[in-house]
Amino acid sequence: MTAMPEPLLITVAPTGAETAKADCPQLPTTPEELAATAVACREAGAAMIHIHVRDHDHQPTLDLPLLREWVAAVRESTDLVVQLSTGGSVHDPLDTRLKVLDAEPDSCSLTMGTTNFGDDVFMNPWPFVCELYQLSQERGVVPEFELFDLGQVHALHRLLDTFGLPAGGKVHCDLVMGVPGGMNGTADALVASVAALPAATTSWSATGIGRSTLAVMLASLSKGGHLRVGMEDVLTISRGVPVESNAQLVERAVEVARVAQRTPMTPGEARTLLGLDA
Ligand code: KMH
Ligand code: ZN
Repeated sequence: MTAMPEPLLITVAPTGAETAKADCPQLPTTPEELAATAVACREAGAAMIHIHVRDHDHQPTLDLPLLREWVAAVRESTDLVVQLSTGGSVHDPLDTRLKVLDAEPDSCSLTMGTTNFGDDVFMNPWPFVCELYQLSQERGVVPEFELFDLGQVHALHRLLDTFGLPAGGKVHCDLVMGVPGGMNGTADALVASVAALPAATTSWSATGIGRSTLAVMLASLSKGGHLRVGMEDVLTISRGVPVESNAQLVERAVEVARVAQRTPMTPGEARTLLGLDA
């Protein structure tokens, strides 16, 4: 008898910090647009949302009252697991990024090292990684370890060896692949990264930026991983065809997963997976 395939965690990353509203009017950049996106993505099969907040001019911000407003907008409209980005934009200072936890999300992203990010540098010095991790442990916020390259996978071993397990006792990783400056968005890179994950890892997802999105999705499903999708990571549904909505990307992930006999998990199941019901 073969084991039942594990239910699939789908995380939607609907906004990001890199795309301008003027270039992509369908990008959710207000609390109202985020709430509508959250509802549509929940209906389509997402269980967690990775949030980057925009200000009233649609610019990326880590302003605490706005973070709280966006978190509330999602919580009032859905039961999605709420993850706030602590990565922000490449321009956000480290001390401001630490304050993201004051908005009391369920989960926070935690990138395991500094990465060249296109023409910019996404700064994550080791002392900052340690401080953010310890803060997440103190506050009971479950981190999602963002891994942009293989070296960051090894940095995660060091972090867990030094400071122990996250709040909730589970270790959830997300391979962010295909960023110019990070690892390639290929099946080979995914297999190498998964093989190097710490033994304490309890779940992992993957996302491929831009044109690597489908290759990474298929590789993740075939290795038993979970998926992150959304307009933070990809803006075309096929070559030259703009994404209409985040829900469209979730629907495509559900359809591909159906072929792999993976059924989307509910937010309640995601809470168990992530240690949020501990
Ligand atoms: N916007 C990138 C510089 C995260 O959310 O933690 C960082 C990022 C990672 O998106
Ligand atoms: Zn992000």
